[in-house]
Amino acid sequence: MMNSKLLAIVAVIVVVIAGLGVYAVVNHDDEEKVVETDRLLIYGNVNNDDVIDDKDLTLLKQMIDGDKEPSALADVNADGTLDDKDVEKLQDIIDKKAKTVFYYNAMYKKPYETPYPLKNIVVASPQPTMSVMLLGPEDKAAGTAEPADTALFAGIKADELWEVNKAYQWNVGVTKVSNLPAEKKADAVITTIETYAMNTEKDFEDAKIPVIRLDVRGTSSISAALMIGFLCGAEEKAEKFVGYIDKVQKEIDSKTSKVAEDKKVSAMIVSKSDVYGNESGFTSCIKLAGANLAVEVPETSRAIGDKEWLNNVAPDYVLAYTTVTKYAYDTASAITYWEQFTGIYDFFDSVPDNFMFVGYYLPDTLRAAYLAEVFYPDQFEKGYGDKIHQEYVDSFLSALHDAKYDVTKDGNFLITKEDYQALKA
Ligand SMILES: [Ca+2]
Ligand SMILES: [Ca+2]
Repeated sequence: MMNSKLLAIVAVIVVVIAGLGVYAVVNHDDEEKVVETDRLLIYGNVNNDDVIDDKDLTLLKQMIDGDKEPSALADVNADGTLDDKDVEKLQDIIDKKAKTVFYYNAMYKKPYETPYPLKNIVVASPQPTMSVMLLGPEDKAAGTAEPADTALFAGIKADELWEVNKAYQWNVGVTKVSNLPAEKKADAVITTIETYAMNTEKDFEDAKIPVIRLDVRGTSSISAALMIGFLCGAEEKAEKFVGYIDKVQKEIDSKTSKVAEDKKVSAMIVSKSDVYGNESGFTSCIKLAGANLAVEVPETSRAIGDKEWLNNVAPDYVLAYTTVTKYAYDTASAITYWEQFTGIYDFFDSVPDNFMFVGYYLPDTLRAAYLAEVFYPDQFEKGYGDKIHQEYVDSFLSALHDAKYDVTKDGNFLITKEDYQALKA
């Protein structure tokens, strides 16, 4: 899916370039495999790895000379052709002299220009974790749709949070952002690709404040982390984070690959009214944990409705994301949510026995660490999910680390039936 998205860009560039009679049409059999998955989707990252450096420059020159096929992110100035102007702009990016760069806008599926580097940003999304992690809790800005996960901002007074809770919702008002004090004047708003996010986008366009759309769902969050890191001058931290996630995922893969095919479990992921599909990005943690999807839903989600279409579906596990798994955790909401959800899913024989809440604010691979521990107890020691999660907290979430946050005691990031019963007792 991600591969085809980038290949589509390659196709567009090739068509444009072919139209100008500069290059031959790509022969797909011989195509250089530089585009495997989405990584740092900044135009100029010619080889689609995690950084922009001299390797990209070398490759770009080879493409211009016709020795290599153009890649998806080679058109640095996004004007539809590859020439010396791209080399010049790429050199400026490498030398940190560029004032703007083009990034891949995951919502509109084409290059968008943004000031570079971003000094102050407003993050208008319900997932503040990534920006907090990469930029620091008090730096830049952060916003959230729901009440902010206050534990992420430990040590900072609420009124110093740029009125995060009050002002920054899925739909940030342009007046609020324009009226920020001079030293915090935002040069962009970063948000997700959901259509209901930032329906005020036009107002921002008029005010010349770019709205940057990043895909933060599922495995695309790796790409989003690299992009926020690059755009905001936090490259090192972003690369460290991505390196950590890659390492953990490799460890999970090596263990789950030992599970025989007939021992693999199946799972599905739901909201109160829908079953989530592949397009939501929510199902990827199931696959990352080495399990199968109990039901194939290619679209974003499918309404449960009359439930008839689920008649022959027999999931080993039913998972739900809820915000009760946030760092500022409270038991009462966990119990309430649990009862609301399990009341809906009792039509499966195995549910709610095998129902679980899985961490909403966690990177996919961390969710997978928790799930894999439950799915395959022979392969993963008890407490594996918490162990990995604690490492992540201590390495990347400074406010929590400083507050000596203990993921085994201070929160609950995978809530099972046994957990529910213990909470209720
Ligand atoms: Ca590169
Ligand atoms: Ca160009």
